[in-house]
Amino acid sequence: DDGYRLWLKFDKVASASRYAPYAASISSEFSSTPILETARKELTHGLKGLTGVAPANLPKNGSIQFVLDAKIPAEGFEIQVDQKAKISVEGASIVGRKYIRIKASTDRGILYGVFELLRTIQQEKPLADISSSPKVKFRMLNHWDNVMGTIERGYAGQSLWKWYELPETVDPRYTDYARANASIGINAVSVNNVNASARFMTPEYLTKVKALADVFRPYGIKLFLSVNFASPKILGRLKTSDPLDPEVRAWWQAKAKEVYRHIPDFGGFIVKANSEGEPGPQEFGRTHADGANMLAEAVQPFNGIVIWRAFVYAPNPKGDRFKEAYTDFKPLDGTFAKNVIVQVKNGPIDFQPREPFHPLFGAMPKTPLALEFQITQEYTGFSTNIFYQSILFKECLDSDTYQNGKGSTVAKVIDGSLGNDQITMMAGVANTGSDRNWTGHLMSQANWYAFGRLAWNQTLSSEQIADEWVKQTLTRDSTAAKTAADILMKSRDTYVKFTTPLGLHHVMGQGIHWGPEPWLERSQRPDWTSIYYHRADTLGLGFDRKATGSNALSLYHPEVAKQWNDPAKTDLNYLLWFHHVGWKEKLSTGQTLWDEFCFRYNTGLKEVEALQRDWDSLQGKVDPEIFADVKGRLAAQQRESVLWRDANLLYFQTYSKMPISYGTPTRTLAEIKEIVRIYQLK
Ligand code: BDP
Repeated sequence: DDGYRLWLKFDKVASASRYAPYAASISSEFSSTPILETARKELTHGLKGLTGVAPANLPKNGSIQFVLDAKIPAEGFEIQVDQKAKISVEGASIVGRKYIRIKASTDRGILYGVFELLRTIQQEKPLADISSSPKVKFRMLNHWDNVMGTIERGYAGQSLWKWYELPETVDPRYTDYARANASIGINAVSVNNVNASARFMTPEYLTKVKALADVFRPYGIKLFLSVNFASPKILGRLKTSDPLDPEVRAWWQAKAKEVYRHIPDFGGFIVKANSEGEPGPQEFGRTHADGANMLAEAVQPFNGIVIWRAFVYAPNPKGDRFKEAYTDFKPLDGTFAKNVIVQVKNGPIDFQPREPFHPLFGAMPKTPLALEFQITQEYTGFSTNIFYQSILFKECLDSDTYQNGKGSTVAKVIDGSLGNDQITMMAGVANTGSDRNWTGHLMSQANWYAFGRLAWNQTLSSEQIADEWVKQTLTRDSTAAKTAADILMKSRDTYVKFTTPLGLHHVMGQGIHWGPEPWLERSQRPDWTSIYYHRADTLGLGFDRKATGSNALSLYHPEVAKQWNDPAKTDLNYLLWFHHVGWKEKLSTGQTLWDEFCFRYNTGLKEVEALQRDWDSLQGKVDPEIFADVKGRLAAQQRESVLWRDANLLYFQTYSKMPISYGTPTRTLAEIKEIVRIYQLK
């Protein structure tokens, strides 16, 4: 098994006879649409694989019936299982009245109901009534793919989109990609990098992008594009891209019209502006709202939306990057057009293995906010580390912002229920690429899966999602499945321990975000170094963000700030995010900071070895090709964990001046610095 089929294997299940009676036939009350035909095709294909019975199409009274029910929310569905009637099966014909109804108000609802049913059967779970509808409207993947086929922060090969072949050649893989997304409820995709080439707005690229939109549409997926804010200058040869300039506005309006001529149901624009060198409205003395509203006006006649990213920070050696997005965006609350949503990363810095939730959540009650996660593992081990993101996603979603009092979780901010938002969205930076198994590390498929499932329903638990994914992807043997799911469940904490324990953050290599470089002290910008964040000195370690320091804590609701204000009461996982702690200070564990620091790195290493043993125990229980591949990657993870431990303990020891109390580094600091330097040679 090369992993290509993801969680959609649909091989015959051992208890096929339990489900076979239902697989006899399909009937539908819906008039035919492309999405409905997809649903029928997927159900037929899935049932045939899972049960061995190929369903017939009947005009009515099928053993599976698509039923129209206007009361069900758009995209939602209900499954009703009639288990009362006795039944006997002869070939594909069905005697009796055993049937399943999939009810929905739209063809999309039917499609999602179909995948829910197939998911249930593939896990060999009992069929049961269920009612489900998505909590956010746009469940979106952001691809960071470039015109030349590379991917920014992609670790699974090249881009899936073969721009040079498109539009004449349409790779069937695009369809497989779309069905994988539809199977977990993803309904929106932006196909290009947020560091956007203006070329995507040209007729040349619009015809290519249109070909993708045509593939995605029957799977219920809307296409979006990232745009370069300077396009009027770059493509239109205008003198300015000032959002208040009438010519600039007219240029965008004409461009939007052109895009919609190609793709009538185009979703809208996503914009990274005035961030990391990208152009934006601030160059002209305008605000982010001025920029967003200009684009919103251009797409509004076509029901398009603008997704404006809040990932902004200016190089400021005295400031605290933690506060910058807040400083720029909070004053703009309530000034964005109705079809704008502001997209905020889960944490205030940048997709670290653990971050406190972004202080903008809970602080912009008059603006719809989208939550952006990074599924691709830029800071979480590339494609050599197991890092089950669901744990990180849930930690953020369940964080309480106190926006409207206790219980105002990030999940509620983004599902719109606190402010009655019309546009709601959860986005994830995609981890897919041209690798045969889509995600490089096979276990990273679980992150794509978990993102979709949580975007649909933020209340699902990480355990449930892990269990579902394992049973569909790796094994249904219950002991083996438990072991595999446990590996996922433990992986996040283990990774944090051997890379950035106790709230340490942003100490990765300048050019190797999978590896350590805590000594990094010079870069193009101060906030791209490591010392900016760890603030180590002979006294202690960590970034003081309370009133005595940068005061970033004051951006949170007082109830939130309270949890992190006092170092003695701060959850140790966030300690160094908010406090500069003395090396010899005793922590709640009874150990000094330094000893606890050494202890966690060393524990992280031991845990990686335990993950290796756990995986080894699955030999013979999972496919041999998958077994060998993951085993190899775990060995690489083990090697990388030693590098992280050695680098951080030896480097920070130059400040603490205390003996390493747990574990013994295998090299000197000078040797490690040299290894890391060589790793970063071009
Ligand atoms: C950072 C990445 C950079 C992205 C940026 C972003 O290193 O490549 O362009 O995020 O989100 O984490 O715009």
